[in-house]
Amino acid sequence: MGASSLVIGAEQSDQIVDHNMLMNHGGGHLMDMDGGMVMGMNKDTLPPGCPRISEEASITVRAGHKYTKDFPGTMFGFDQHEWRVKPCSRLTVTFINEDHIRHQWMMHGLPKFIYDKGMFHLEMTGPAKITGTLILPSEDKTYLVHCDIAQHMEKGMKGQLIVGKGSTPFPSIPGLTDFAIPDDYGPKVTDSVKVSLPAGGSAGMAASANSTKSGGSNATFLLGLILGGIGTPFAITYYRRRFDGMTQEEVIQHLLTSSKSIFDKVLGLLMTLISKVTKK
Ligand SMILES: [Cu+2]
Repeated sequence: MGASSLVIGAEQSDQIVDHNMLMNHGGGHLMDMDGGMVMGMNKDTLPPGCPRISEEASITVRAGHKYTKDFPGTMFGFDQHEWRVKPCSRLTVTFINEDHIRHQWMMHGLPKFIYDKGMFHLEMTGPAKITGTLILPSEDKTYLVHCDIAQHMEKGMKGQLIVGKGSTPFPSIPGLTDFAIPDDYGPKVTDSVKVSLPAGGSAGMAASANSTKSGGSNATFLLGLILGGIGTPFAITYYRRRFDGMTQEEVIQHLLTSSKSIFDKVLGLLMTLISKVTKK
């Protein structure tokens, strides 16, 4: 009995509340007492270059954590990330927030003399639904759409609305475009050298390694010298044993496939050596 009423309660709490009784505060800004908000509502004002409405368009956008499952590393999501409309079209956006937190569908880059701050914006705390309308300008342009609540865009709540042929696409839109700055977790040779050094190291090695900040080429040259000096006798012995009995072709094939891992091993050896020398 108690359990079943809990389940019913949970179902009710996920029901979408329609925010359709908004107060008009003027200038296309509508709000209700529950935090539902539309900014930039415009059903009538034609942007310059639009003699008439070219098309009545409507889209429904859903927002929720569940829409992130196809995009590793994201936390907040829209169910679609790109929308296409004609220039001068009148677009009605129905935004359904399925999470129990606040979300937005916010467009930027509209002409500021029609849209305050160049924005069209739908917002509410979910689960909830809200609808707004705007008329798009006559230019081919791609507009950023996002949720501006802290970290929601960075964690996946990002899309683009393409008017006509569009313009430059935006980076890091889930499933559509690459990151502007790709993640890089690769090893940094200069960093590991710096970390292993004592503060203000007086050894010649330390001084040279420290110089990677200002003169990277000096340190690289030094590394090359050490690598050559230490590595060559070892390498000669190693390969003499290793290639004993192999044909010339087999040797070349082997070198091509294993050169990368050998380079990594030698570099690792060198790093260990440097840290031992400078730790005294
Ligand atoms: Cu959000």
